[in-house]
Amino acid sequence: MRRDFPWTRRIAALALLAAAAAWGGAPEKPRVVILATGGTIAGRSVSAVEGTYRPAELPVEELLAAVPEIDGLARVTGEQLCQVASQDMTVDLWIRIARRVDELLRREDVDGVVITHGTDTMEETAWFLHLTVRTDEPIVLTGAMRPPGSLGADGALNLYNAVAVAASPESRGKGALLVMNDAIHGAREATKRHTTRADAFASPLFGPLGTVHYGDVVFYRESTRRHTASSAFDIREIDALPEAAILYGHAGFDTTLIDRVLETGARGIVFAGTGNGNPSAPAVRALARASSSGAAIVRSSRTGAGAVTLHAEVDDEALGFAVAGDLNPQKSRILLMLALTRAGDVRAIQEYFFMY
Ligand code: DAS
Repeated sequence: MRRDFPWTRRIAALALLAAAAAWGGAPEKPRVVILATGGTIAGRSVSAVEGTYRPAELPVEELLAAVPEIDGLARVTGEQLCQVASQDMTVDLWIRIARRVDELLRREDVDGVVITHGTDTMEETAWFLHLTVRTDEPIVLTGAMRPPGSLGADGALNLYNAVAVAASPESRGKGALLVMNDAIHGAREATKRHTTRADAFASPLFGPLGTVHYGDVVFYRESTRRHTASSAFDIREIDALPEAAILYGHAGFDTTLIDRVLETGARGIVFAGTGNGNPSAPAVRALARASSSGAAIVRSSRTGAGAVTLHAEVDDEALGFAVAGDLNPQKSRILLMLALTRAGDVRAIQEYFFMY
């Protein structure tokens, strides 16, 4: 039986069609590119309950296929940038990743980048990107503490949440971010604090920047230091980095290590001192000699939290040392290497540690 639409409904239908046409239809979803680099998130398990696995085996296509739900968040494409366990990351790989991120985020049709990465050095790659990619667009790193196929595997939800953060306009201008275990960490503070647990990542001093719960992104704060678009460093001008080494302080530290490190050609040393960044008295003397011979010396701390302060037990000014503030040793090394591309004087280097 043919049912004639009463004229009122025809007018309403026409009005809806006109509104949709004027509005241009539903807004397009953001475009997010996923750069895969390896790690546990791409690992292949031996069994669901053994914790034994081979990292960096699954290709990006399999990572995306395992989380079809991300298509509800963004228009996603994937690229395999490298395939390594992140303990094998190198400066050259950092530069390669940063250059690709920079290229992608300069494109009008890309709104954010997610990098799947091993967790061991994720904080280092994130910090390097935070300092060298001149963009306001979201750069989000994520990974997994348990491999696919393991009971309680966390990679799929971490990837889903990372795409949600990369697709969120709230993430713009916050620098490189790390999404793990429902937390959004800033690249400056995030660090891996546990060998195996799903909540291995923390931001010890100030906590995460926000949370992401099944794709629901909420930010509570942001960093006040310079980064990304406001950074003095630009990956387009960086082809290599001068080497800086990290020496770990402890009772009875062997000061000959300082001379041996400098014989390798390192131009700087980050000393992970005890407590408030304290080297032993013999180590202070050896580091002062290294400083006077032109090496850049930065005092950091092995404690894992808190800022190393100037002139507490060490006369930094007289000895030619800089302090790392609250940057951990591995991040201090990265900032020192970048600073050495622009400055040699320890006081100028100290300013970088006050600004970033
Ligand atoms: N070895 C670890 C790495 O690739 C595995 C991981 O946790 O991602 O960093």
